[in-house]
Amino acid sequence: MPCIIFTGMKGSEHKLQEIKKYNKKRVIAVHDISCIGRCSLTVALPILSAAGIETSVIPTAVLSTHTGGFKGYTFRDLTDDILPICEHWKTLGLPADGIYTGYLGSYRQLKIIEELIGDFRDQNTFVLIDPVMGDSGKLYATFNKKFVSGMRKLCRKADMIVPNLTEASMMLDEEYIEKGYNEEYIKNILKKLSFLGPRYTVLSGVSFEDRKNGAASYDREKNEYEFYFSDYIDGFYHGTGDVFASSLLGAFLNGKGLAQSVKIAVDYTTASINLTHSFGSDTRYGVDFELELPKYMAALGKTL
Ligand code: PXL
Repeated sequence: MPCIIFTGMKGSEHKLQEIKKYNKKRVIAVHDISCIGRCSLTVALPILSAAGIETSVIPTAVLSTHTGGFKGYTFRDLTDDILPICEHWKTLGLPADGIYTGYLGSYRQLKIIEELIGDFRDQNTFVLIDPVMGDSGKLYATFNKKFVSGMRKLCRKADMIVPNLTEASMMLDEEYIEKGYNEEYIKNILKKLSFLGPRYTVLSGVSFEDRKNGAASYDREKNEYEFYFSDYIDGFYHGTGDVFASSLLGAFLNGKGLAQSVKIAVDYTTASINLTHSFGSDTRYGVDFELELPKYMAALGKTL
């Protein structure tokens, strides 16, 4: 019996030491709340939580559903709430290890988000901008060309951007090429995107072969390109860009390097899509990412 108590104490002392060493992180996540159709904040929050990251949220808009597949959705623009939220937060003096922006609710928000980044960034804050604007060569319903040029400008403030090929071609003002491109083409896109400002550029939805899909990354400081692919799963899945960007940020803030973070995010997103496909779920409701969270946490080595 005493032996059992002794072992327990050793365990809890060990845990206390681990807790003291643990580098707790906070991220400010700036996305819409789509009340139905897992994307944006309803995806970013659980994934960042699983990555052990405290997440403070700034909702940019509240929609009854996302805009990609449902008719008659409501849209409440929260542009006028963002600065007052920031003003209050400034009185709290909380540091941010990361600022993560996604779907924005209005053109006016672009300028406000730039201010927010200026207010909450210090030398240790990592800024990830996901320039959420479109997919499959088309802009989402709420955006236009003026918004694209505003987003291009906002990307100057980022340490990392995570566009898909549609968003990349729009920001570069180039034709969208769906398939049949080669490695040189993608490297060229990555390099041109990096000239917008960020050190790290990650391009999602890249495919050189029919049954493969993945991501390409570029680290401008190291002048290094990486590619990582997984199996392509038939169908169009809503919210996967948000699953990918959130899991990428979670991995990166946990000290995984760029290539490793991309691998973890591609594997996690693909596993979630695979599960959705196996369940035969209605893909308008987003992907079944929840049951894959334990594997994501294991890939991050997340246990205390
Ligand atoms: O996942 C991208 C996204 C985010 N938020 C809203 C959207 C979409 C894509 O359609 O409509 C409101």
